Amino acid sequence: MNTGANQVDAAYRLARERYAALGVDTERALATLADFPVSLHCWQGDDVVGFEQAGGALGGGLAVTGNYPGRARTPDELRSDIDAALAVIPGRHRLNLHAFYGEFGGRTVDRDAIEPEHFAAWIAWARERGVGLDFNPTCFAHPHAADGFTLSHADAAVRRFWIEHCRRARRIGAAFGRALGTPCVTNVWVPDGFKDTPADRCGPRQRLAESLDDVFQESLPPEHVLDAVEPKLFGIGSESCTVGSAEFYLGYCISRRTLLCLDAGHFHPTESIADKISAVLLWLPEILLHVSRGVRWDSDHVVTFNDDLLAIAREIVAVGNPARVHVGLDYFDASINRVAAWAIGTRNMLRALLVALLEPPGILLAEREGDFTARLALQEEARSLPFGAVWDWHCQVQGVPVGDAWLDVVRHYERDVTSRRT
Ligand code: RNT
Ligand code: ZN
Repeated sequence: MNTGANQVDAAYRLARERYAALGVDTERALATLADFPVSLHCWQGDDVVGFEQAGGALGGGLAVTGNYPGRARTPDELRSDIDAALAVIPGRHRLNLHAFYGEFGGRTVDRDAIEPEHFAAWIAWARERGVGLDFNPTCFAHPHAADGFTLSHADAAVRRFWIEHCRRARRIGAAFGRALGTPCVTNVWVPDGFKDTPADRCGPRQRLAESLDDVFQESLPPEHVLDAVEPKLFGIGSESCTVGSAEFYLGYCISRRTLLCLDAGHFHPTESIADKISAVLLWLPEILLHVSRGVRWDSDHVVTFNDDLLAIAREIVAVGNPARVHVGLDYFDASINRVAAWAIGTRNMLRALLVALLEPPGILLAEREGDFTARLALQEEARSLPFGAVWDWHCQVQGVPVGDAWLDVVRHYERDVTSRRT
């Protein structure tokens, strides 16, 4: 259904007054939202397959389920699909690439030989659109990661291979940052862990710390590249011990001044990363978020507009300085239209940020006055404030479809493009 422009207008004017009465400036909230970049993860578009010649099994405890038709098989297809998603998302955003999405011209280029030139087409694409790039070394889906260990491997030769890969990834990140004039957040996640109870948890952790120090040894300008590392609770095949656990990386980040990446699916299911944001930002200048949705485990479902997401968004806003929290998405659903999966998750992230930016100041005031009754009452009343009207207005002003009209746009693209891929 198409919502008429006049209707959107009228609804927004009423909403603006309603919020103004509560001391909320909707225009200011929208100006902040319009400038807030979300990093779209390229791997939603092709089920985390990448473009290497010898594309191996995913591994690393990651699992993509579903066989919806239309997976992007080439860099051009992936770029075209990302364009299709960006066309229905308000604002200007970023793209998060993995190392195995390089363009190797039909040659076999192993991970320890990747160069910025393999990403020239991505840089050109990003520059044309004014989009920033983020990056990740790919320490899985490779024969040297087949036994589940990479940077903490017992074999020094295997460690050296992955150290070289990660070093090159940082240089590629720096090349992105230099070319595009915006720092590239380069995030190291390794799958290393034990399926069953290890006899030695110390050794692998010491090796991981040493390998990371080797990776980060080369000093690169922070205006080009920002280093992040990502802990995890467990993965498929590493249920008993993850070498790079939360405590391991929190300590590492604080002592080495790298960014910590908090992935919403990487903690015990009753833990929320929302509560961790303010805690870790006391000790670290900046963090990276991987916004995801675990269902019973780190299942990487499409991000929905639920309480977890709202809590994350409100904590991001509460930090008061958006530059300290880099927001990326991390999920992979192959059971639905992949362009729609990006659109749904990113629009939800932005909508949740909008709700956070529109939070009535009376809630905080009540808490400061020790009136927890009023705080709860106002929090619950705020849930039904007309943020939808503000969101629709934002979409209209930003020139993207209002309401569910974006789905028709994606359906057209599916009919004309993705459904023709065999
Ligand atoms: C894995 C981590 C990691 C990956 C991507 C593909 O559990 O979340 O961030 O999902 O790098
Ligand atoms: Zn992640």
